[in-house]
Amino acid sequence: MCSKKPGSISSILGSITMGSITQSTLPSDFVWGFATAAYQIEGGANEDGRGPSIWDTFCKLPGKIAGGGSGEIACDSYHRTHEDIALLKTCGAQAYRFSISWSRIIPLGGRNDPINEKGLQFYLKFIDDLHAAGITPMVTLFHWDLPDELNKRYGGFLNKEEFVADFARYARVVFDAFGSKVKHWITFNEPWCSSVLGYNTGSFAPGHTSDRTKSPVGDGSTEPWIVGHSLLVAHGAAVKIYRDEFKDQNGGEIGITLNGDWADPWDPENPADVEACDRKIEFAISWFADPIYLGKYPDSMIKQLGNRLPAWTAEDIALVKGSNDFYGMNHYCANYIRAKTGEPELDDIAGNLELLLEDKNGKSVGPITQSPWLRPCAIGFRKLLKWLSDRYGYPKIYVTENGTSVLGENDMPLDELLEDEFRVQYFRDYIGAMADAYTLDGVNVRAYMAWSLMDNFEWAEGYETRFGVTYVDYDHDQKRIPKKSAKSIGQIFDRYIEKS
Ligand code: GBH
Repeated sequence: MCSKKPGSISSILGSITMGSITQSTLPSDFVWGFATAAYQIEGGANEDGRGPSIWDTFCKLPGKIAGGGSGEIACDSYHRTHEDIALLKTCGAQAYRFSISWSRIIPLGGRNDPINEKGLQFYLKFIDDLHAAGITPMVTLFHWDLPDELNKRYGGFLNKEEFVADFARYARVVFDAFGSKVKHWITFNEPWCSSVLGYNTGSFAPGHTSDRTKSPVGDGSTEPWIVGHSLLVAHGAAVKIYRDEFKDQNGGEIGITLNGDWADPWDPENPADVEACDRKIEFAISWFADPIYLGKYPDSMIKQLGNRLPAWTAEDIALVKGSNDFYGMNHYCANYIRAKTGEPELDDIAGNLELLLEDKNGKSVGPITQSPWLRPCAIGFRKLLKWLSDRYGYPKIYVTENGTSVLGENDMPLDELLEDEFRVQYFRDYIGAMADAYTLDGVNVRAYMAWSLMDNFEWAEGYETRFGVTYVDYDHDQKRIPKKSAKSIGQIFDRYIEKS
């Protein structure tokens, strides 16, 4: 028999079985809006002194990006902030989560490198304009676009001392410039992606992997764990700076955003599959969340990775433990998990298990989308909210991303594309599941940012996969046309949020 300890998937599988309950609500001060990231929307890559990031460099390598695209122009938001704000207003958004391009602020990135005043001015005006439109900014310091020079200079995240010192200085510059106007800060977006996709599979910049057909450099058995450790310490260092030097006068809050999807057993009758589900979530989420909330790496990771997982010094763990004012949650879908038998491979990053889209009986986890990894399963959102709350003591949770692509969307005639009922249904189901988690499970979820305000540069998938509630016409001046989903999110929240 498998154990039913609280905070394990076995306890949740038994307790949460119902779908959306119409009586569920969200609190009257609940905040919702949309999210984007700098490299995915800004363009203006060579303008006003911006330096290149590792993504500018990675996109130039043949075969790395579907369709050969890059973020050089993207949605051209660098020149169209007024259009983006108008969109947010049309949708009725209360908040906007966007990220800052480090190499716009400090083109070379390092702690002794010059600051680019024009970069600061761009964001300062944008933040002022958001406030003037009544929209609350939520700012991510780092959404994957490391200044390229820091990668060349000392190997970026692989060099903890240098990276932490440079990130700390960048964070201080940003807090100093915008701290009086921004009350919600996110240090890192999805450190799992920077570590695993950047240093194990090599599918994201800087493309390190053990696979020599894909990259001349990289060791996927050691580098991801070193990178993850550096990111955690850099997060802790930035939080300390914020709390020591800015929080008192500005009264804001700061946290990290972690990605993680729900895990259901491939065979619920097999205890090994049920156990593997917890391990899957631990390798994806607890890798970062356990040090922050519990002061150590998960036992399952220590057991599998041994001394490839860096050891905590007293000084570093003191920075990291207790460093979240809120938990930033990016969530998209669920997977079926099947335990592997035998010893894990050296480059295994998932916990010796398979991620599958169908269960033992061939049942799909959800409908097919344009993204091979994404099949919607809204009840999994409610279950993961509960799993996280049980494990980490019911922290305040901000959902910082949630959304979907639509199968074949890029090839649809425009009128069909704009009627994105599939995406509307996704938001209905997921927001409903979140309201159930709040109302029925006591989960302390307080904000929700849909991904994304508009179609944008979808990293290795280029422009072929669209996640926006707004269509962007890349052939005609990045013209923005709201889809059906743009207007529907406000209507959905209107049903759930209690009137004060
Ligand atoms: C978010 O990550 C990102 O924060 C955002 O920038 C992005 O646009 C959005 O998702 C939509 O993709 O290729 O099979 O190895 C979501 C978490 C984790 C989802 C990695 C895709 C790749 C799986 N991502 N995952 S695979």
